[in-house]
Amino acid sequence: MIDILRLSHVGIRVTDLEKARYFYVDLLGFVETEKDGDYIYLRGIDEGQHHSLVLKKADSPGLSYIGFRVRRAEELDKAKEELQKFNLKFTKFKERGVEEAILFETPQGMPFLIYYDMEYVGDMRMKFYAHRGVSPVRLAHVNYVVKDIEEEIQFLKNFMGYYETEWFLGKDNQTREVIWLTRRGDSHEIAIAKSQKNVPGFHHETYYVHELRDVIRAADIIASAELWDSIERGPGRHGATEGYYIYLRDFDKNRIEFFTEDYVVLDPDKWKPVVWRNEQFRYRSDFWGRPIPQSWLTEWVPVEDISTGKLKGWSI
Ligand code: DHY
Repeated sequence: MIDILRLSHVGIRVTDLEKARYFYVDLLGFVETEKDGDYIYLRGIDEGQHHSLVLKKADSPGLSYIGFRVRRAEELDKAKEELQKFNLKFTKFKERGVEEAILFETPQGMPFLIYYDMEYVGDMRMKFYAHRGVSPVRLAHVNYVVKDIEEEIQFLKNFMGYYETEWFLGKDNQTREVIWLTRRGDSHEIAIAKSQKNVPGFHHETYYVHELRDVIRAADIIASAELWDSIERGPGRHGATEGYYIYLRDFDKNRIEFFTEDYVVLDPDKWKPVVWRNEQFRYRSDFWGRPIPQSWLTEWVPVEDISTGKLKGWSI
């Protein structure tokens, strides 16, 4: 197993960098670290690393990769050996602020990046004058879909040291259909849902905000910019993980969630995963029993193949 410190960043594809900048920086209030050619590097107010959200100009939406930080530099060498054992495709990689990283594909084909050191620019935590929009605090979790959820989870547990906090059971009340996992210790850093498609997909990334008012503010901001269709789901409260939420779609239909007031696993050795049975369907996704829009249930974006940079499969 390699010692992963935490989920650290995501790279997403947008077709118009200026429009994306308007959405993420001007409206939502992400801190812009830097724009460099075809990339814009963003972070939340508590994040001192160079970036946690990379917007890359591309011809269609999708996910480039999900980044994780390892606890110490030696873990990267260990990772190369282990990836070979798992028979997984990997390659050396560099990005702005990160000199040495490994890009690899999980057993279900998700592009993951691991690294130890990223340029540190300092957080904006108590620079209250600079907090704007929704005040995104930090990247909280990612949510993706794969065909064989159990194979993927075994890998996240055995290679990356994640553990389950909750799951949903399917109609048979045996098969697991959605699973939440953590390593850092908050309700989840990764959620994975089962899909029928042969290729994986990226559902959303989520930023933690400090309070419910910030979740509501997201709706107020988007509505006052007359982008009503961008508000896809919520505000609401999840059954699983307990958090208050809102989901937005950007101009390319990439999805982002703002989320607050989930729990922290204080004693991982005592934790018993919360199992949601199928008959709890009404309130396990939305605790208030509000219906989930069809688009949220059926739409996601494709992910890049690490060898070609091309998207796997289809596009929405
Ligand atoms: C759920 C989805 C999330 C999350 C927590 C819980 C459950 C659901 O809506 O089905 O994205 O962060």
